[in-house]
Amino acid sequence: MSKIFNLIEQEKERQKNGLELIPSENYVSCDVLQALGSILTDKYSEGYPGRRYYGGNQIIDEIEKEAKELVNKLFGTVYANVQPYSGSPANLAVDLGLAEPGSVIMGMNLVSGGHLTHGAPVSFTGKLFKAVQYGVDQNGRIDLDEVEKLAQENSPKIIWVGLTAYPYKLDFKGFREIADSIGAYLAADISHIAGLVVAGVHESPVPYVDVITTTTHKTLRGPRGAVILVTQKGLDRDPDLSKKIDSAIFPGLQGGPHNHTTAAMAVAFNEALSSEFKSYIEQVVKNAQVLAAELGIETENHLMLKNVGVGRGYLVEIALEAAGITVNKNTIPNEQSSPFYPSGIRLGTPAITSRGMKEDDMKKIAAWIKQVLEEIKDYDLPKEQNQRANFIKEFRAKMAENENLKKIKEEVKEFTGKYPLPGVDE
Ligand code: DSN
Repeated sequence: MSKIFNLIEQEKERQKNGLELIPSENYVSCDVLQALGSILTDKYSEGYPGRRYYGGNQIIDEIEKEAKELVNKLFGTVYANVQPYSGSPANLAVDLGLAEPGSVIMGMNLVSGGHLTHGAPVSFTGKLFKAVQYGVDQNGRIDLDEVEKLAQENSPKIIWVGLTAYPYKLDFKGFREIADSIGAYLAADISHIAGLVVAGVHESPVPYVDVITTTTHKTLRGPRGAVILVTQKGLDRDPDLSKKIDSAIFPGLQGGPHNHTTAAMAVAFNEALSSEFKSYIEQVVKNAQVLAAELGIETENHLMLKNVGVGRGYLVEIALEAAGITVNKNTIPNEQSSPFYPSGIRLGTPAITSRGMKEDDMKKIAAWIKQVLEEIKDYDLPKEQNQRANFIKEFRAKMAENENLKKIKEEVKEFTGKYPLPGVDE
C-alpha cells in the first residue's frame, strides 16, 4: 500500500507547512498516536468491563476502566461511558437513552452555532424526535428568555446546551433553572470547550447538568472519539441514568468499542490532567483574543466567526487555503445564504497553539488573513444557483495560480517551519 503511505506523507507535509485554524482540529502527542496505532484495534469486546460478549478481554477491561477513571477525575463526574465512536452517536445515544422516539427535545439550531445532533431537521435527532430549536438574538447571543418561553410551550424531555460555532460562554446555571421549571433533563455538549472546562477557563457544567457529552479530539487533544459523562446531580435525579446511557450505546446504537481509541483517550486524559495542559489552554484563549481583536471580531473562548459577506464563506475558505491557511466556511447568525454557501468563516486557535504559537504570531496570521480578504474583495458568489458549482471550480483554479496568494503561502511555510508539528517532530 505504498500509495496510502505516500498520501499520509503528503498530508503530514500539508499539516507541517500550513496554518491550521479550524477550531475543532488539533494535534495529538506521539503517545496518543502510538496507542491509536496499536494492536488493540484487533480485539472485539462488545459489552462493558466484566460483562463482555467475547472472551479474552481481561486486558481490554483494564484499559477501559482506566479511561473511565481518568475522565471522571478530569471533569469531576461520577460515571463515564467511553465507547461512543464520536460526538454524533454520543448525542443520539443520550436522546435515545433519556427520551422515547417521538418525544420532544430542544437544542440550539445550526446557523446559530448549535450542532446537527442538537435536533436539526436533517439529522436523525431531528427526524426521530420532535425537535424544538432555539437561536440567538441580534447580538449573536443565546437569549435565555426565548429558551424559557420555548421550553414552557413545548415541555421537552431533554434540553441541550452546547456549541460548535458559538464564540461566547455558556450559562449552564441559567439553562438548569429552565430545565428544572419543566422537569427536563439537561444535557451539555462540551465537545468544543472540553479543554477549556478542564483548565478552568470556562465554567464547568458539572454542578448544573445531568449528563455531558464531549468529543475527545478537539481542545482535549485526544483521539477522534467521544465520551458520555454522568454527574452526581444527574444520578440524584435519576438513579438509572448511567444504565440508560450504557444500554443506549450498547446494545442500542453501537457494536464493539474501538479499543485502540479507548487506550488513546486514556493517554490523552492523563496528559490533560497535567499543569502543562492548563497552561496550553490558557494560551489558546489568549491567542484567540488577540486573533479576534486583530480581525475586528469577538470571542470569549477559542473560536470565532467572521462575517465575510453574503454567500462568500466558501470563496474565502478556498482563497485562504491557496495561501496555506485552513479555515472552514460557516453559517453565521441570521444567515442570509445557505450552509453550503454560507456567509462566514470559522477560525480558532487550538491547533496553532499546540504548535507553540503565541500572541505576536496571531498578529502576523491576522495580517495574512486580511491580505487574502483584500485580494478577493471583488469576487462574489453568482446569484444563479446553477452557475455556482462551475464558478467555484474556476475560482479554485484561479486562486491556485494567484501570485500574491502563492507568495503568502511561501511566507506561511517559512513561518510554520519554525514550529514543530506535535506527534511528528516531537
Ligand atoms: N465537525 C465538528 C466541528 O467542526 O465543530 C462538529 O461536529
